[in-house]
Order: sequence, then structure tokens, then C-alpha cells
Amino acid sequence: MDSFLLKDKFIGSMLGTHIGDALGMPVEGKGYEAIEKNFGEIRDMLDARLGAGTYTDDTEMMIALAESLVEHRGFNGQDMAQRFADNFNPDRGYGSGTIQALFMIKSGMPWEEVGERVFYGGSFGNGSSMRVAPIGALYYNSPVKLHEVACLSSRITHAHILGMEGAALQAMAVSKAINLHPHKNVDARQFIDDLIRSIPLEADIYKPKFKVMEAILETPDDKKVVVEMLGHDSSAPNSVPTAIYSFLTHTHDFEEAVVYAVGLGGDTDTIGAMTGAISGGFHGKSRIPSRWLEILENGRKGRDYIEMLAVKLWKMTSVDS
Ligand code: AR6
Ligand code: MG
Repeated sequence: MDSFLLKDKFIGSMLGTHIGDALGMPVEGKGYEAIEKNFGEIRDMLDARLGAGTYTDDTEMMIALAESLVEHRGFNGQDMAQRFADNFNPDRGYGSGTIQALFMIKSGMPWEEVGERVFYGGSFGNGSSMRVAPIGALYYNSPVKLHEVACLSSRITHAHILGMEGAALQAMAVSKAINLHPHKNVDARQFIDDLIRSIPLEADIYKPKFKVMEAILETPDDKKVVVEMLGHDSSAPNSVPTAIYSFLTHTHDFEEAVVYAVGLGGDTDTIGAMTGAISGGFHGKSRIPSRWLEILENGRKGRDYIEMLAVKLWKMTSVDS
């Protein structure tokens, strides 16, 4: 693939995470009917806890994950865990299991021991899937490595098999989107088949979800059915497939995919972030609306910093190959 396009796609997947997160956060926890009634379609960043365009735990953890990959030129568990803990800002709104994990890391527990203690057996929340875009980008042409690193990165805070499989699926979806040409049509069924074949799925949850997804590909406007069949809560099995579906039913346009994902209600910031990562990886930064890019928070670790991390990851792929 053309190197400039690849760079644009790396940036797109990481800024896409930030955008979906920021767009969804103001309506997090609301149902799709309440969103429709009170806001209509959400196409502009509403005011939020920390201001319009600000990010939550999703993007904050993605930043830490990318910093670690860049610093160590790949996965280093102790460093990644430490960066999750160091970047932790409670005002960003973290899940309870992840807060538990971050306190164990801060207390000095080795990273391999932390994840399984959360919820006594590991979390299957979507927290390890929402932050995984940099892994989908860095290993866009190494699916075996991508799978290994996605699972390891999940294990730090989300050691449950469903948490790890969710993170692997989301990272693989980002990498597949990066590998597709943005001006060509996406064959949704082919995308799903490839995805299922590239991840060894042990738990009997995701495969049936993808079957259901195929059956409802033509009816995204029936939100009731989509939410009932795929889910929209903060667990990985009830949100990673929903994000992939949001992308696959709106491949023609980044804005439409993310607006749709947020409009499904429930865990809107995270389903928005995951959809933004996949769709941004497909379209690239240059096809993301500028009004959204402009409003993103841009302090010390904001929009420009995220773009800089994405460029560093892109440079790593051209040096290594
Ligand atoms: N047993 C029961 N419930 C569980 C289990 C389990 N083993 N694992 C997860 N859950 P958590 P996250 C449920 O707390 O994944 C933020 O708002 C449980 O209800 O590990 O980092 C983000 O923006 C738990 O509260 O945190 C995302 O929206 C929930 O899954 C979300 O929270 C989330 O798992 C990410 O949260
Ligand atoms: Mg969040």
C-alpha cells in the first residue's frame, strides 16, 4: 500500500478512537429512544464533563498503550501496565474493574498477576478492546503477532477469555480496515468471514454473534433488533460486535458510521470509540470531518500528541519491513 495512505490510516484509527469517544460520552448510558427523542442524531460534539471534544478512559488508555509500544518497539507488559497506571485520571470515567487493576499495579504487583484478580477470574468488560487501535495499526501486516500482542495487552486488566478475544477481534478489525482500499466497496460478509478465521475463538460467544450480524446486515435502521441481538453494554461480547456492525453497515462514510454507533445508545463512548477506530483505519484522517478534528481537546496529551504517536507507529512499520 502507498506509504502516505498507510500513514493517514494509522492516524485515522487513533484519532477515530478519540472522536467516537468524545462524540459518545455526553449520552453514555442513555437508550437509543431517549437519544432520538432528546437529541435527534448526534452530529456535533455536545458539552461534556470536561468540555466538548474531550476524551474519556478509552482514549487515555489508548495513549498509554501506544506510548509503550513506541518506547519499547513492541509489547512490554510491565511498562504498559505502569503507563496505564501513570496516565490514570479518575475524572475520565473508568470502569470499576479497571480501577481495581490500576490500584494493584500502583501497589507494585507484577503485571501478570493483576488481570486474573479483577472480578475473581478476570474482566470481560470492553476496556481492553476500546484502547487497542495502535496494535491493529502496528501489526497491520502481521496477524499472528497482532493476535498475540492484543491478548497480552488485554491480560493486564482484562484476563477473562471474553475480554481477550474481544480485544483480539477489535484489533484485527482495525488491521483489516487498514488493509482495505478506502475507495473500494467493502464486502461485509467477506470481512466477517476473514475476521472469524484469523482469530482462534475458544469461547462460544462471538461466533454466534457474527452469524446474527450477517443475518441483520441489511436492516441497521431497526435499532431495537440490533441492540437486542448484538448488545450495547460495557461488556466486550455486547459491544465489540456492535462496533464492527456499525462500521460494516456504514462503510461509505466515517461520519455516518460513528453517528450510527453513538445513536444505538448504551455504552456510547466506547462503541463510538471502537467504531471510530475501525472506520478511521479504513478512511484515514483525510476523510474525517474537519469540524470534528478541530474541536478535539489538544492539551499536553491531546489531538496532536495522538497524531504524533500514530506517526511514530507508522515509522516503526517502515523501518522493520
Ligand atoms: N463478571 C461480571 N461482570 C463483569 C465481569 C465479570 N468477570 N467482567 C466485566 N463485567 P470493567 P472496563 C462487567 O469494570 O472494561 C467505562 O465507562 C461489569 O458490569 O472491567 O474498563 C468505559 O468508557 C463491569 O462493570 O471496566 C467503558 O464504557 C463492566 O463489565 C467501560 O467503562 C465493565 O468492566 C469499560 O469498562
Ligand atoms: Mg469511556
